[in-house]
Amino acid sequence: MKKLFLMGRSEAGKTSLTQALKGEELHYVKTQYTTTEDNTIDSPGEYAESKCFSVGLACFSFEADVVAVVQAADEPFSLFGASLRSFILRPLIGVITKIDSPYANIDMVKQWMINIGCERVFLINNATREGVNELLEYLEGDFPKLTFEQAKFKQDLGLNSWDPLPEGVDYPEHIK
Ligand SMILES: Nc1nc2c(ncn2[C@@H]2O[C@H](COP(=O)(O)OP(=O)(O)OP(=O)(O)O)[C@@H](O)[C@H]2O)c(=O)[nH]1
Ligand SMILES: [Mg+2]
Repeated sequence: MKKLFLMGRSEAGKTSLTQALKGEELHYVKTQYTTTEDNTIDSPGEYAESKCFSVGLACFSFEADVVAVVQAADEPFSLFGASLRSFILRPLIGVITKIDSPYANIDMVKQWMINIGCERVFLINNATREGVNELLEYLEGDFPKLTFEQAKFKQDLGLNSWDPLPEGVDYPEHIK
């Protein structure tokens, strides 16, 4: 299973998402710190809300296989901009939580996520687990492990390390 890193403002529903992914009932726990032992790396929303701490998010992201921007469907503005893509060197996805909120504006939040550069957007209600299976399906399995030489080869082709090689292109024999 791919290791997922969650970032987003406080109350976005990151910890609830970790509970929904594990099939647990929601129980409120304020996130005070970040640990990487679990399959999901949860972060306190304050990291995303403060210029001083936000650089920490880049550091945590390097421990993960996939990075998720988590935004509730009823958030009034986005904390993230397209420049995010320059320091998140992992596949970036968006998770919209609280799709059940009476103030939800899913289309707007989805557009923010597309603007940030999220390659997939998942719609989730943590309370009913609606949409959770789609995310679990995406997280199933691992990305193939690359050697340093293979990663450099992909970089020379202008590819991200997680992008598939184009059709008809293969690693040279000596780095296979
Ligand atoms: N209705 C509804 N409520 C949700 C949903 N997801 C989370 N909540 C509620 O929103 C509140 C905040 O959720 P958390 O998961 O603690 O938020 P967080 O992003 O971890 O917040 P920090 O730990 O402060 O960064 C809790 O009371 C949750 O029960 C959802 O999909 N729908
Ligand atoms: Mg939390």
